[in-house]
Amino acid sequence: MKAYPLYPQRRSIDLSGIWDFAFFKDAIPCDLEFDPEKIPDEKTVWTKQVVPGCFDAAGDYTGKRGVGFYRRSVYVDRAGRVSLKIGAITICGKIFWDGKLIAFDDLPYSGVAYEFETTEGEHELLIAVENRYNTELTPLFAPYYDFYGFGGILRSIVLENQPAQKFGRCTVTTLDLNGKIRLDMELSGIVAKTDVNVCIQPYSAVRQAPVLEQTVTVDHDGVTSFELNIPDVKLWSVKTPALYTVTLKMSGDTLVERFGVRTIETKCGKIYLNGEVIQPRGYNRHESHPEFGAALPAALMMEDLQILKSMNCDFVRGCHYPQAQEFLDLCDELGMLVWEESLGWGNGPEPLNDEKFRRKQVEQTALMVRNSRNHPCIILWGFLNECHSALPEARNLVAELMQTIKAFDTSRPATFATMSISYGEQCLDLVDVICCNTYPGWYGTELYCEEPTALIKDRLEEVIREVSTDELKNKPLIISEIGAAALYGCHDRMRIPWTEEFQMDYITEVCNQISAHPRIQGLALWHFADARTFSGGGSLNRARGFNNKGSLDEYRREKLAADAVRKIFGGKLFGD
Ligand code: ADA
Repeated sequence: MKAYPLYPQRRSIDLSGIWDFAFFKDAIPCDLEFDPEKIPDEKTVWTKQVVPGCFDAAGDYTGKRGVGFYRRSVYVDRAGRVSLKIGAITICGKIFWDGKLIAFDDLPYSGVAYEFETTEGEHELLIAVENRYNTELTPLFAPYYDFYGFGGILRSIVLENQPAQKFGRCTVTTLDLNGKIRLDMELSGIVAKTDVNVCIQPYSAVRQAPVLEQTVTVDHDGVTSFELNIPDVKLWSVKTPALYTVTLKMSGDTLVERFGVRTIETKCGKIYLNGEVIQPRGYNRHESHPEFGAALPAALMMEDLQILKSMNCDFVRGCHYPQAQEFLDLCDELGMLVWEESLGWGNGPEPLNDEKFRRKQVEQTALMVRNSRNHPCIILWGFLNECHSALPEARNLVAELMQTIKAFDTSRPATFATMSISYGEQCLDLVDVICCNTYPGWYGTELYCEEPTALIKDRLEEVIREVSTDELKNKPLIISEIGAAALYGCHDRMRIPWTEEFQMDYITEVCNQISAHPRIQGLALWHFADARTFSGGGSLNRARGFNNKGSLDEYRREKLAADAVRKIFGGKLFGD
């Protein structure tokens, strides 16, 4: 599945397929400082892996940590500049072209692109993927994160030739609901006055007649901005996810971007899509499956979205990392609201005070916004899930990441999910939407709590009190995580924790309380489907090595809670 943007005039080689693969555990130090001429060497035994894929999710290398070498030859039919576009690598990877280092990708889950010059003919592409945690090497992914750090080339990978005079991205911003949009078109290699043809068409799987065509003349590199009015515009919304394409054509290059016309804003404690109040309801979702690891095929993404729709959800929080562009394209088409966030999890004083961690957070967050900005489905940007936001050092980084996002995009709200409300939270004045993760009636009930679900009411009321001060009352409140674990198929008439009955009762009570409290304007339950997590000692707290709070199990089989949610979400959930 090819995700937007498209550059149809460029020669593009799809590198997905069967690659040579060799796995090394101890031979290579974790810092990846090796000479690819020597390792692998002639004694190396090569096997095969499929790309995209995770080498450690299933098959011969299940659960193994080390360096996986992916190798294949690539035939380039014309010398010149090329761009290697990789949807995502985890945990990090070094990329070699004919044995020469092209790039070190240390932004797990991020879509990256590397440009270089090459000659005509056959070349060797080698990607060394490291899946051992090493926070000095890759500070963004630490072993304590509550989701499995898979190793592999997770998403699409293509090699694309680069014309001398070329387009970068073209971001489209809705200026008003009558169809007024702004285009910020990036160009490079412009040497003389160049005409760019701009054509806007309603998007559909079959060709639609243009609704607007125009020529814009440019004479410089960089960003050229201009405004257009789409006649009889159809707005993007959950119920009618109308999309448009803009095709930009000049001599030597063409760019097709897809977008929707819609506004998203927050005021007086509410969230507005196209000027109307929305109250998003849905789930946190990990890109995770026992067979595919974090490299989900498009058909599975589609299935997840169809299940969510069948459960009357209109909202997905893509926890806790940048999403596959293919998934976001599907959300655009199906009308699913999305919170996209950069990679982080429970980061405390050490990373928060680490300069490299700070730099990489800024880099990946900026890249996320740049990559995903045209998706109308994204209504909220996020970062640093549950960082220790009671610490002053968290405040500095939260402020910096808010600025990073706003420097690229002021058209959407931004936030982080906090676990610190009523525990010294310091950062809520900085965000646009208050997002609270809380597990009353689950964590902390070990010491003879007879009726855990009775704690939900008090805790939600406490959260509401904390965020209803004069300073915070105008920021919408979303409960961004709440839930309880159940083992699929585990039933007991006593309805105790870990049973499907308890989980259903828990979620039903959460929804009852949300209905009673109009201050709450959105809900992302924790979580959609069970997902693999700690494999070592940490799994003592995570039966089977999975985070079992899914309303579905890891194979998307529904637990009792799923149907309860389907019924509740199909009716009136929010209090006003
Ligand atoms: C946190 C965290 C989630 C998950 C959850 C849980 O709030 O953000 O990723 O770990 O707790 O299951 O405990």
